[in-house]
Amino acid sequence: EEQSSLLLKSSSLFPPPQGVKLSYGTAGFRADASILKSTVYRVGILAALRSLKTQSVVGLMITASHNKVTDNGIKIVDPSGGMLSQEWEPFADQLANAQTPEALLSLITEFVKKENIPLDGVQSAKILLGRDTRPSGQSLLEAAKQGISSIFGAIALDLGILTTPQLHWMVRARNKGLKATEPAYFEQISSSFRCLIDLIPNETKCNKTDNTVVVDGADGVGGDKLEVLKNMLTGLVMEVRNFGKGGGLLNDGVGADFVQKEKVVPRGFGSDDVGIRCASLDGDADRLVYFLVPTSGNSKIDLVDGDKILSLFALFIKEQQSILTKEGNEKSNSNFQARLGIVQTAYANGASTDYLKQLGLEVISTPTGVKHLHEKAAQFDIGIYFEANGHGTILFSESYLSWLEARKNELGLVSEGSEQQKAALRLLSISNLINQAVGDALSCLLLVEAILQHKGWSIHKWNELYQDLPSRQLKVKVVDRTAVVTANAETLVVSPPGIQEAIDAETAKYPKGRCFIRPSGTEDVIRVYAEASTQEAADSLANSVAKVVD
Ligand code: NG1
Ligand code: ZN
Repeated sequence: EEQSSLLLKSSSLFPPPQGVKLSYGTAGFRADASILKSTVYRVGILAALRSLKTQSVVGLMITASHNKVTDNGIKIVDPSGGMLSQEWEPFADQLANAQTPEALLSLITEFVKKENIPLDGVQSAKILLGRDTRPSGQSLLEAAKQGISSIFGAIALDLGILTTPQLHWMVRARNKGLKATEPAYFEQISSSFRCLIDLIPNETKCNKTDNTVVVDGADGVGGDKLEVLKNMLTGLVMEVRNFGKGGGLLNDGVGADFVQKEKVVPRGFGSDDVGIRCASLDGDADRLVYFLVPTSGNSKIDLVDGDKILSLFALFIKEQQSILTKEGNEKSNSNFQARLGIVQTAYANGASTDYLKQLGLEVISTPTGVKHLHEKAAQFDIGIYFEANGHGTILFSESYLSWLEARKNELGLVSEGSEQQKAALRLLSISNLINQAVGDALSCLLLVEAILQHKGWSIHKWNELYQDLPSRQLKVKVVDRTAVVTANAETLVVSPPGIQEAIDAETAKYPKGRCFIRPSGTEDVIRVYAEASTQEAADSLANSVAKVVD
């Protein structure tokens, strides 16, 4: 009773925006920040319920990633550190769209009953809050706190400005009983980076590849965090541009999304940077791409995207795995057939998929959105997933990690300092460096840098692993994007009827043609992706399919 009146009272302070239908899309709720207060308040309630239900700490991140600075968004981090369980998404939608305090209350009451959530005030809930650098973040955070405190027993812990992956990391660490502070995060990734550098073979050490990287921080939180992290690193010189505190406008002509989609240099980069290894983060630092500034006369950058980061990681891990399992002199009864798997989406460049398969790797494809990729990757002993846009990570199974640890110790007894032991140590260091909760631009950046140094490779050499097929992405504004329904990891349109046939007919006209459409989960558009043997052909295929959709 008291709980009900508390909810009625607080929710009356947060009326929902009129005439908008909100949906918990690919990455939580996103919209213009001015209409989000009520949504954020309600997601605060939802997070408290999630924490009560799971009897674990959950997270709430306020960010709109690469979207423009006036947008914002909110998503829940599940106790594992991953995305909110998909089973709860429909309830999130209902909550966000409830029109009156009474309607909201009855939804909550019904859901609490159905899910058997202990709302007795005896059980407590804990929610970690983080936000990016958007100016709207602070007041939205207050709304989230109000939502949380309108559930009895729920406590909000404000962690201030964080990257999205930092918050995911902290939620995961908290629930494992580990230290979950920002210094602990920096310490873990910088020390595991140091281990990888220390394990570089002497041959490549003499090779002395240039160890400088210049990073575009998207004028967001990632740049600020790199400014801290870079001082903790040895063996890497990092220059950060467009860091949030520099005063530039977030995601405006900067950042990984801009660089990947437009294929041009971000603000603050120019002809002085020709030949230098450059990287770009997105607004909340969960995406990373590399690029090369074009020589004069050419306006397009050489993009080294998520697929190529994935390929570099896959190659390196496969090499370490084969060193480790090579028949040695010493006997080991522990033969662990570790399954290494690669997860991509339909947006992965076809050339990357061919390359990975040619390495002998198992490659699977899922629908867009980290939640889908992560889930699949978690089914392998080592699962590497990436979206072409630069979001991805490497997951290690618990059983594989225990085996690695034991193997490292065993090798330490019989062949301390052997190549096999080093391979085991490298794989263990990677598992500590790379974020196990979600894709993390900071940890991926350090892993790329460590691998390039290990191999003595320049960014050119890395870029030449394979050559991207020309591709084109377009978006088409439509009245109702939900009218497009897809299947087969988004590669087939099942409704409206006739569309897939039209796409097939267009695609058949182009050598190496591949094309698909899908409704965006974060914007009100249909996305068109096309690939073909030349850029003109890819452009033309995308354009003609866009007309079919329009
Ligand atoms: P949507 O808008 O559903 O295509 C975009 C990205 C996703 C993912 C989410 C979350 C593309 C084509 N899509 O989703 O990969 O990153 O945003 O930020 O890049
Ligand atoms: Zn992001």
